[in-house]
Amino acid sequence: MITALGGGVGAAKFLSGLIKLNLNEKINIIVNTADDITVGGLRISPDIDTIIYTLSGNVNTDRKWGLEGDTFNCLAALSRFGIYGWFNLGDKDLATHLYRTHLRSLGYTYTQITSKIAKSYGLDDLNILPMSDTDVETWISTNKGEMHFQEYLVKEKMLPEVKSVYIKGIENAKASEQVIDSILSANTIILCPSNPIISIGPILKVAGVRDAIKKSKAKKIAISPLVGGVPLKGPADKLMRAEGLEVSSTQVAKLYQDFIDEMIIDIKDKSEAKRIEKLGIKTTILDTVMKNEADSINLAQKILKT
Ligand code: FO1
Repeated sequence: MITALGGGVGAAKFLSGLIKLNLNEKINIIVNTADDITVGGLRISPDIDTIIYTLSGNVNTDRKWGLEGDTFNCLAALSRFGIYGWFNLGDKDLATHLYRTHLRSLGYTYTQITSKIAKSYGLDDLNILPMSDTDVETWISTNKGEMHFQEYLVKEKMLPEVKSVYIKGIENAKASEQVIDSILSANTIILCPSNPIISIGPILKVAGVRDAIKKSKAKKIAISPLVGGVPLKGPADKLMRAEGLEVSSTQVAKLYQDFIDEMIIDIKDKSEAKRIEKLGIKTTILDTVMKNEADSINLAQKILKT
């Protein structure tokens, strides 16, 4: 049994390779939900949806989020009222948010809702688990005030200066039985190449998760999301600097040092291998850039063989 922890695009890319290995073992995916946002009364879960859309082959291929071939007529109609618009919600994508919000209002948990959405996208054999069934949201304190992470990322295009990052509601977040069970029964735990501050970080902050990982007998492997000391996409460097952290795979390894057995770093960062080994963490140097599905399959194959 393999249990992966991950967030958005980087995790989805890696996982699309992992599932193609057709291993005859269960794959659990614990997904970050601190990117979640309520827009126009609809609860949107970008990382959950990105993973479900990608792994079911429906994701918009050039954006890597949202649905292929989607249209934006409803968003255009909403712009008449002037309060929507910076967060591009496609017409087909809206169905997911309507369904999630509707089931939530009927008292279903995010775990139950995610399972229903995943099944409707044909992902029956994958166990896709939200990190928590409570609402959590990453917010960024910037020189332009406090804003939701999505506002910082999408509306403000990561331009404001980041002062600090905090997660609203994380103190009430509690790992579900399914999340804890998927960690304790795994023989391999993989931290996908996701942002250590706003994707992997929140999952590790959910009560019960980190302790379960430490207790787990699994082999624990983390894939650095940095290549040549920078993220391929997204604000990991900006957020790590704002947290007073060095932007390096060594620093990422230090964030997971209390539980990981092995760190996968990119060939461009091979000079860091010695520093990470000195932390007592086995370090494997691979080409971690996934330009296509073949690269993702190749990376997953190499990591599981190590
Ligand atoms: N990313 C953008 O850059 N622009 C958008 O307008 C946008 C809308 C959006 C809607 C639904 C959804 O599930 C994801 C969306 N994303 C958009 C991606 C999202 O902001 C990030 O990719 C993830 O949150 C990062 O992990």
